[in-house]
Amino acid sequence: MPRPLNLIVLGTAGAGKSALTATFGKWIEQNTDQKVAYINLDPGCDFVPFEPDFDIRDYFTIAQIMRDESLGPNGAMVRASEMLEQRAGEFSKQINEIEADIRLIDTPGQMEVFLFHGGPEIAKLMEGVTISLFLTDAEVAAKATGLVFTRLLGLSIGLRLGVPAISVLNKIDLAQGKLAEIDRMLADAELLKERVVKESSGVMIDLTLGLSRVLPDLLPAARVVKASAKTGEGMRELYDIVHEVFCACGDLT
Ligand SMILES: Nc1nc2c(ncn2[C@@H]2O[C@H](COP(=O)(O)OP(=O)(O)OP(=O)(O)O)[C@@H](O)[C@H]2O)c(=O)[nH]1
Ligand SMILES: [Mg+2]
Repeated sequence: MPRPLNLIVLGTAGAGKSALTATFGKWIEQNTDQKVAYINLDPGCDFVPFEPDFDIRDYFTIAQIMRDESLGPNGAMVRASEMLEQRAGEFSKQINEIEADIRLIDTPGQMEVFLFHGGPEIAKLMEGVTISLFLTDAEVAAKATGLVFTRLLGLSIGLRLGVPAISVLNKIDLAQGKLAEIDRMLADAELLKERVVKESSGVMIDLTLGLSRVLPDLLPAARVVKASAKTGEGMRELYDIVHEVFCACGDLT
């Protein structure tokens, strides 16, 4: 990969962002010749399962903001995101100076706060090609409406950050019996539509029918990866899809 690639790892609280950052980074180091850098943008965590090359906690932490400004955890996270936004130029400069082929960027559990403030600014200032990985529990996607919800959220994240988003259904080790059904729904738009209608009721049927008509165009199935940060399953597939999206972005820039 000729230019640095930034992978912003986002996802719902506890979806496994930090675990996947560590597992995917290790996989890349062991299976390719790419040099990986680890960036922690979560000021609220006590522990990260990788050694950060850049750590936002060197500048501020949620515990410290709570103390200094008499705020609760969510108020402090909003404040931290504003600080991230205000100092995005300084932080992104430091991150851009880290020599690496791939920068894995772990983000806070309060995803919406990061997406409102700080996240878009950082994404804009990163040098190279930037892609986001959007993690949710695979379990959620076992229901058709859950799958649609997950994929729409991924699409919104891409829109907000201004970069392509790859959906990662993490923790597949906990959803083994449901993976075949997820695959069927991903591969067959008609089946997904049927299932969505079956799960919806009342006025929601019109909405879900409308959505299921546009989804296949908006969300190509190839952008979904099933993975486990715990067992390491799906890392090769994730790498291949990242590479594909990276090459497509490269052609456009
Ligand atoms: N079984 C299983 N557990 C996982 C997997 N990935 C993460 N976990 C567990 O899920 C919990 C949360 O993982 P984290 O990596 O801290 O998740 P996170 O998204 O970074 O969490 P926040 O930053 O607090 O939002 C931990 O107990 C992990 O060990 C997985 O693929 N399978
Ligand atoms: Mg985390």
